[in-house]
This record gives sequence, structure tokens and C-alpha cells, in this order.
Amino acid sequence: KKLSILNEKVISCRLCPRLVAWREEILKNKPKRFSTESYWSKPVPGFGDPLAELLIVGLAPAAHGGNRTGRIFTGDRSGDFLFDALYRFGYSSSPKSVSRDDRLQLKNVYITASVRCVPPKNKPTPEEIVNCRQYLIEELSILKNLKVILTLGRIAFDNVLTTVKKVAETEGKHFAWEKPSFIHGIEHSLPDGKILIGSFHPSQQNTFTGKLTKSMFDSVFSRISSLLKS
Ligand code: DU
Ligand code: SF4
Repeated sequence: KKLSILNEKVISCRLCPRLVAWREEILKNKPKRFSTESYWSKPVPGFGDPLAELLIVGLAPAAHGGNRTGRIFTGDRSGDFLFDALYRFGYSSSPKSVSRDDRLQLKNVYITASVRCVPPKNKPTPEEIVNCRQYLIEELSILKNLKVILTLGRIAFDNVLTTVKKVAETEGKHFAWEKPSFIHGIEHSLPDGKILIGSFHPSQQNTFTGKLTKSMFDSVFSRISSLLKS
């Protein structure tokens, strides 16, 4: 319930003028295979199991992926790579996420992004990341069972660290920490006991070049499975 209220708020957000304008540009340049499709063309909310122990944080929706379908990591190659792994590890009812009404269900995982609107060149500005942080803060507070946060890419990793630090500060907890630097497979214990894991992002750029292989990604999910079991 709280999540659906939050998601309604996200969907109507227009805080970042550059991104509101960019989605209009995208509509003018649909690729042929989607030329007759009507695009979601709004902020893309998080999706998944409200009781999740695992939160996955990506970068931002893709122009012809999440921005088209309205579901995060859905309708593009990054999403295909992610949902295939989620299915094989028992988190998704289907290996392929197609659209908001394909009836796919996630179990024990919730997926969100650092920035919920598609940015030009997949590169949000620091200001846009700050604008969108409030929604991640709300998700972190609503998802009561979280034990592990998997971030995809450096931006998501840094954003979660900064977000957790800001939340702690607003609660009057001050702690000095050496900010861990991002490498694939990094595992870092957060002050509240959650475990933060960093993976390379499953973008085509990484998966087609072999920077992130299926077996590297599987290792990350194997590790998460054993963390959640213990
Ligand atoms: O209507 P709802 O049960 O709150 O679900 C909204 C949305 O979230 C639905 O499209 C499926 C997804 N979802 C899920 O993937 N896993 C769950 O355990 C519950 C909901
Ligand atoms: Fe709002 Fe986030 Fe979209 Fe900016 S990126 S307009 S803060 S939903």
C-alpha cells in the first residue's frame, strides 16, 4: 500500500526539467520496431515484492526499455540479462520481463533505480541524482525486510552509500567511514547491518564486450543467496 502511494508520486514527478524534455525528444525518434507503440514516457517506479530481502538498484530507465514499457529493466538488453539471472536464481516467475501487464512476479526482490527518468546518453547529472534520492530513501524505509542491496554500476553504488549516510545523519547518527571504492563484487557492511554489494552494470556495453559475463553475474547472485540463507 505504502509502495503504491509512493509509486504514484514518482510517476507524476517532474522535478528534473532536462529529463521531462528529453522524453519528448525520444518520442520523436522511436526505432522502427517500436514505431507504432505508445511509450510510457513518464518516471518509472520501482517494482517487486514488498517483503523483499534483496533490493537491486540500477542507474536509470533506458529510452526504449523502461521508458517505453513503464517497468524498470523491462524491454531492453540490460533487463533481459538481469531477469534471466533473477529467474534462474528463483527470484522471478519468468526469465523475460515484457510489460507492465505480463503478470510477472518477483519474489524476495524489489528493483529500483537511482534516477527514475531516462537521461540523455544514460548519464544523469549530479543534481538529478540528488532530486531522485528522496524516493530511494522512502523505498529503504518502506521495505522493512531488506538484508542485501545489490547495486548495478558505480553510480548506483556511490548513490546508495551517500543515501545511507544522509539518512543516518538526519537520524542524528554521525559516523566516520572510509568510503569504499567501487570494484566488481565488492561487499560492504552498512552501519544498519545491511550488506551492500557492487556489480558491474549489465548494460550491453559490458555484456557484449565480456566485461560482465553471465558467470560473473551468477557469482554475485550465488553470494547473495548464501548471504540470505545465513
Ligand atoms: O497489485 P500488487 O500485488 O501490489 O502488485 C503490484 C505489482 O508488483 C504487480 O505488477 C506485481 C508486483 N509484485 C511482485 O512482483 N511480487 C510480489 O510479491 C508482489 C507484487
Ligand atoms: Fe522526478 Fe526522479 Fe524523474 Fe527527476 S529523475 S523528474 S526526481 S522521478
